[in-house]
Amino acid sequence: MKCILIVALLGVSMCHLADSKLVRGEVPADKTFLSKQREVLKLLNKVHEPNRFKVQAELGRSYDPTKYLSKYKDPLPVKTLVKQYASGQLLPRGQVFTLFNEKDRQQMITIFESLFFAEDWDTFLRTACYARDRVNEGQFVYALSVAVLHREDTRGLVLPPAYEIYPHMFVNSEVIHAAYKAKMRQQPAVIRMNFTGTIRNPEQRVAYLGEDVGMNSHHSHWHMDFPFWWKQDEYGVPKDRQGELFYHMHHQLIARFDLERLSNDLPFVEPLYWEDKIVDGFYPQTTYRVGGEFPSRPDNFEFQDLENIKVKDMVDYTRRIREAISQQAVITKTGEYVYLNDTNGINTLGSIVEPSYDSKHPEYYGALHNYGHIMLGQITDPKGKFNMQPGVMEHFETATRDPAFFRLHKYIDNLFKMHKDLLPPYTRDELNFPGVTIEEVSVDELTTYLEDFDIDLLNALDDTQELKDVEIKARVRRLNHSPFTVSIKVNSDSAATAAVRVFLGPKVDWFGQEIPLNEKRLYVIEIDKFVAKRKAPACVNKGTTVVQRKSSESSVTIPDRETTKDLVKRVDDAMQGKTTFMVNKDVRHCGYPDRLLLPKGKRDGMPFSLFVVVTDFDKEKVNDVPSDYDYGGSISYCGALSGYKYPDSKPMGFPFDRQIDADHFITSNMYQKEVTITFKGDE
Ligand SMILES: *[C@@H]1O[C@H](CO)[C@@H](O)[C@H](O)[C@H]1NC(C)=O
Ligand SMILES: *[C@@H]1O[C@H](CO)[C@@H](O)[C@H](O)[C@H]1NC(C)=O
Ligand SMILES: [Cu+2]
Repeated sequence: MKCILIVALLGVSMCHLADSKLVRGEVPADKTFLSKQREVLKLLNKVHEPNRFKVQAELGRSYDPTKYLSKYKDPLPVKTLVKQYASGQLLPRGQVFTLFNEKDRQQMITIFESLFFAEDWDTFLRTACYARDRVNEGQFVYALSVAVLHREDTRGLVLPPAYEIYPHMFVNSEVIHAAYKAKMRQQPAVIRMNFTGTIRNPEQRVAYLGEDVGMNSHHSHWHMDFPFWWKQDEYGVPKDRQGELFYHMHHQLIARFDLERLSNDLPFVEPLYWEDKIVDGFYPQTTYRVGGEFPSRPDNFEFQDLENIKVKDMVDYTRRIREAISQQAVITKTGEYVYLNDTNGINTLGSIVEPSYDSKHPEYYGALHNYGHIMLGQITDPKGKFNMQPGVMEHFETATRDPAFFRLHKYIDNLFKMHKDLLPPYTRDELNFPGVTIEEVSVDELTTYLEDFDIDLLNALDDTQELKDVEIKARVRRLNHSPFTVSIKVNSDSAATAAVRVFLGPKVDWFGQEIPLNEKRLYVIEIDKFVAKRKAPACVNKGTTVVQRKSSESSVTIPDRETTKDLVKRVDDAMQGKTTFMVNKDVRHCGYPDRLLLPKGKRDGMPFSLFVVVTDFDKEKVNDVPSDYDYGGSISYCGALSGYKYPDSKPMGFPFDRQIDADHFITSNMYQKEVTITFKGDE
C-alpha cells in the first residue's frame, strides 16, 4: 500500500515542476471563467438572427477593429476582414457555408485569425461581437469554435452541441416542417424522426450509425481540432502526428462501420473508384435552413468533371501517391525525397492524402480526400448549371450520412494499407513485454439496445422576439450498450508502468467464415487505451495485479454532450452563487460517443474477438506528465490538444496496423478471447 502511495505522490509533484499547464480533472470555475462561458453561449445563440443580447450587439456595432490594431498579435487578418466587409466581398449571411469552397474557406480563416490573434479576452470578445452580426453565420460559428478550442484564455469553455446550433444539418426535412407548424401554433411538440430511406434499401439498416448525431458531432469536432488548413508555425500551436491521426481516426470509423454492417447482415463496405459507377445512390431528405434540399444522387451515378477538378486529375493524384508508396518516398516541392519506410512515414503520407497544410507537395499529390468530398458533393450539378447547394459530403457534420463517405474512406484507407504492408511485421521484441504475462481477461455480458434521444430544435426555427419559445424536439432512435468492465489479471516480475490496449474484432465474415488474423486486423476497433501502474512485487507478494477498467472510462469516447439549455442554466446558477460550476480545462468535444463503443451485435448473440495487449509504458511514453493523466479523456482518436504530444510513441493502431504472421503474434503479454454481443431491445 505504502509503496503505491509514494509512486503517486512523486508523479504529481514532479509534473507540477515540469509543467504549469497541467490541471487535473475538474476544478471550480471562477467568476472570470463563468462570464467568458456566458458570453460564448450568447454569441452562439440563434446565430441565424441578429444578436439578441443588447450589450453584445452594441459592443459589436460600435467596435472599429482598425482603431485597435496594436491589440492583435498579427493585425493583417482583422484589417483584411474589415476591408472585405466594407467592400461587400464577404459571403452574405443566410447563405450556405462549406469549408470545401476555397473562397469561403479563406474568408473563414481570416475571421478565425482575427479572433485567434486578438491579444486579450476583451479584444477577442469585441472582435467576436463585431463579426457576429456582419459575417455569414456558418463562417462565424466555425471560426469562433476553432478559436475557442485553441486560445489559451478560453481553455475549458464548453461549446453547445452542433446539432443544437444548426439542427438542419442533423435532422430531416419532415421534422423541420413539423417543427415549424408546432412553433406557429405555439404548441410544444416532440417529433419522431425516421432514418433516411426505406426497408428496400439495404443500406438503411446501418443508417442509425451514419446519421447518429453523436457520431456526426465527433467527426466535425475532430476536423475542428485538426483543421486541414491549420498553419502550425504561424499559429504557434503544433498538431502532433496530424497526418497519422487522420489515417487512424478514419480507419477506425470505417472498421466500426464494417462491424455495424456485419451485425446487420451486410458485407464489408467496398471502396469506390474514380472511373467506376457509384452503385448506391443517396437521398438525404435533409433541407438547408434557406436555399432548399441537400442534393441527392441516383443509383449507378458516375463521377463527373467539375469546373476545377477533373476525374482524370483524381486518377493522376492516385497514381502518384501509389508510386510514392511503392518507392517508399515522396518527393517535395524542392525535389528532395522524404522516406516513408519508418514509423513517421504514415504521418507524411496522411498529410499528403488529406491534404493538410503540411503536405510535402500539394501541387503534385493534389488533394485526394478533400477533392473526393467535393466530387461526391457536387456530382449531380457538376457544372453549377442548376445552382444546387453543396451535398452532404461537403460538410463534416453531415458527411457520414452518405454511405459513399465510407466507400471514399475505404478507398483512401487501402492506400494507407498498401504503405503499412511494406513495413516489416513487428518483431517479437517489439511485441513482447518481458516478465509480464496476462493470465486472464474477463468481461461482463456485452449487450446493446436502441433508445430514444431528443434533440432540441429551438435554434432551428426562425422567429421573432415577441413569439415565446416553446419546447420543440426531434426524437431519434440511437444505439447504446449496457456499461461493462474489463478485468485483466496481469502477472509481473518487477515494478513498472503498463500501457493497456483493448481491441475488438470480428470473428466471422458475412459468409460466416472465420476470418484469419492477418485479415481480421483490418476490422479491429480500438475500445480503449490507458496506462495502469503495476504493483511492485514488494507491495504485492505474488506479483499478480487485477487491472479493472470501466467502459465509461474509455479513452476512445466521450459521454453525451450537455444540452445548451442545461449548460446556460448551470452557468447562470453559478454566477448567482447558487451552485459551483466545475470546469475541466482539458474538456474535449471530439470523441466517439460512449454509446457507440460496441457494435450492435445480434439478437441471438454475435461472436467477436477481444484482444488485450499490455506493453511497457516507460518505453513508449512521450510527455512528462503523470501516467494516468487523461488529456481530456478521448486521446485515442482525438490526440492531445493542450499543447502536449500524442501520449505514446507506438504507431497508432499498434499492433494491428501491420501485417501479422498469426503463428508468431500472440506473446504472453497479449490475450485473445471470444466474446458475444447480444442485441436486446426493440428495433
Ligand atoms: C416516421 O414514420 C412513421 C411510421 O411510418 C410515421 O407515422 C411518421 O409520420 C414518420 N415521421 C415523420 C417525421 O415523417
Ligand atoms: C529507408 O530508406 C532509405 C533509402 O533507401 C535508407 O537509407 C534508410 O536506412 C531506410 N530506413 C529504414 C528505417 O529502413
Ligand atoms: Cu473526416
